[in-house]
Amino acid sequence: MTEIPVIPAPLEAERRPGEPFVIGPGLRIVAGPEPDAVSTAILVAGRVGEAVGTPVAVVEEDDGSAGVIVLRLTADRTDVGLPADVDPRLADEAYRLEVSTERVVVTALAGAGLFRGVITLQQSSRPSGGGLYEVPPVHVVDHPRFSWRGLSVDLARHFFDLEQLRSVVDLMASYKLNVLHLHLTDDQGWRLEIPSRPELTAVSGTTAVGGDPGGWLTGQDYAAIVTHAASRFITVVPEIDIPGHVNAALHAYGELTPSGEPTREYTGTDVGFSRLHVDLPGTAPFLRDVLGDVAAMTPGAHVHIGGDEVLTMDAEEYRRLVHLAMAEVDAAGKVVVGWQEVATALVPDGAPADAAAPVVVQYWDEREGADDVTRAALAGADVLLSPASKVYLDMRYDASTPLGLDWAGHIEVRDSYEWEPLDVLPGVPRERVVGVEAAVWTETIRTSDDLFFLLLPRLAAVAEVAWSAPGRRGWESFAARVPAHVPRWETAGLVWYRSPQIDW
Ligand code: TNX
Repeated sequence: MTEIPVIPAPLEAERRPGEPFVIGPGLRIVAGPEPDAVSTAILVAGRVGEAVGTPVAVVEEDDGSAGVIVLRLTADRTDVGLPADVDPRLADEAYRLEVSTERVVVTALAGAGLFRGVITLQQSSRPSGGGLYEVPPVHVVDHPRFSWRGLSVDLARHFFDLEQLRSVVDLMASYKLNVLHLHLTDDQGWRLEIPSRPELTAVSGTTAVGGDPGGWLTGQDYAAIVTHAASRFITVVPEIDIPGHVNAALHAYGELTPSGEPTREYTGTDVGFSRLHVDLPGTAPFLRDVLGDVAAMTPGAHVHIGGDEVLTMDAEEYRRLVHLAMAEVDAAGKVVVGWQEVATALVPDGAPADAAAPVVVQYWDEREGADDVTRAALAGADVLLSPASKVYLDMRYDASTPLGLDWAGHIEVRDSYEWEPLDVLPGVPRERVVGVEAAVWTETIRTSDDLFFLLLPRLAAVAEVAWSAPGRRGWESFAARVPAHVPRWETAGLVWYRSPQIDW
C-alpha cells in the first residue's frame, strides 16, 4: 500500500531516497503554452502563494534550474506510464508525478491529468515550519478506475448557494471527483432560474422543507458554479426531476394540473405524490422550454431527468412522459441521465431497445429488484452506481447521529468504503458501468456544517472506491491515511465526523 497519505490511493506510489523538495518563497511553476496547463498552473500558484505567503511566478521557460514545479503535457501515453489497453475515457485524467529534492514534474496527456497530479502533490506535502512545506521524493503513476466519480447534491429540499457550492466543489476536487450532479427541482422548491419560465423561481424559489428559507441560482450563479467546477475539471450535471417530484412546478404553473389551478406549496418530506399529466396541453411545451433552457445553459454532455419515485401513475403514462423528456434532451444535443426507474421505460416488457440514443441509468434503490436496470444495460444503457446503503451520505452514521435519515440503514465510514462496485449488479456487463456517485439529500440538512459533517470523511471513502484499483486499496490503509487530511479540512473551515472506526 502507499506510504504517502494520498486519497484516493494511487495506482503506483514509491518513495525515493533523498531530502524533501521544499515549497517556499522563490518557487516557480513552469507550464505552457497550452491554456489547460497554464490555467492549472495559475490555480496552483495562487494556492501555494497563499500558503507560503509570497507570490509564486508562472513561467513558460524551463531552464532546468531547481526549485520548480513543472506541469508538462505530452501526447505520448508511455510518458505517463499508461498501459495500451486502458479505457481512453480514463486517459485524460492519468498523470505521472516525480518529486526529487530539486524539482517536481507532473506529466499528463491533458489538463485534467495535470490537475489531478497537483492534488496528489498537495496531499503529499506537509508543513515543515516557518511557513514552508516539504514533499518527500516520490514517484507516482496513476489513473482513475472509473470515468464518472460524482456527488449529487439536493438543493431543492434546502437551498445551498453559490458560495456553499464552491466549497463543495473544492472538496470534491481534493478527492479527484469529477461530476457535480445538482438536484435542482423537487416538491419543495425550484432552484434554477429558467429564462422561458420565470415563475418557477419567482413563485417556487423561496419555499423549502419546514418553511425554512429557500433561494435559487440565477443564470449567472449557475454559470459561475459551472466555471468554478470546470477549472477543477469537474462537470456539472443538472437534474430537472420529472414526471414526479414536481410540486414546485405545479405550484408555479396551474396549466400543469388537471384543474388548471396551481397546487399549494409543499414543505413536508413525503415523496411520490406529485406528477405531470401527459395529456394536458401545457405539459409538452413545459418540458421543451425547461429542458431546452437547461441544456443551453449547460456545457457538459449530460442532463438528468430524474424519473424516480412516481407512485401515482400507470406504467404507460410514465413511459410516455419519460420519452417526451428524453426526446427534448436529445434534441438539445445532450445525453440523458435518469434514476433507475427510467429503465422500465427504456426496455418495456423486456423488448430490446429501439436504436436508442445513449442513456445513463443511475441505480440507487436496493430494495427494488435490479432486473430492469440489467436489461437496459444489456440493451446498451450505461449504468451509474449509487447504492443507497453505501453512498447515500444523508444516512446517519449510527443511531446517535444528530441529523440525517435512516431508511437505507446507518452508514459508518467503513460501510461507505468496503464494497466493490462491480459486485453491485452482477448481471451488468463491466464495460457498461461508468462509475460511482455519492448523493446527499437535504431533508434534514440546513447548513454547511450539517452538510460537511455528513460528507466527511465518507466522501473521501467513496472517492477512493471510485478511483482506486481494487488491489490498491484496503480499509486499514485508508483508515491510516485519513487523519493526515484533518488539518486541510479544518483550514477550509469544514466540520467533520470523528468516526470511532478511525484512530485520529
Ligand atoms: C430517495 S434517491 C429519493 C429522494 C430522497 C432520498 C432520501 C431518489 C432517486 N429519491 O427523493 O430525498 O431518498 O434519502
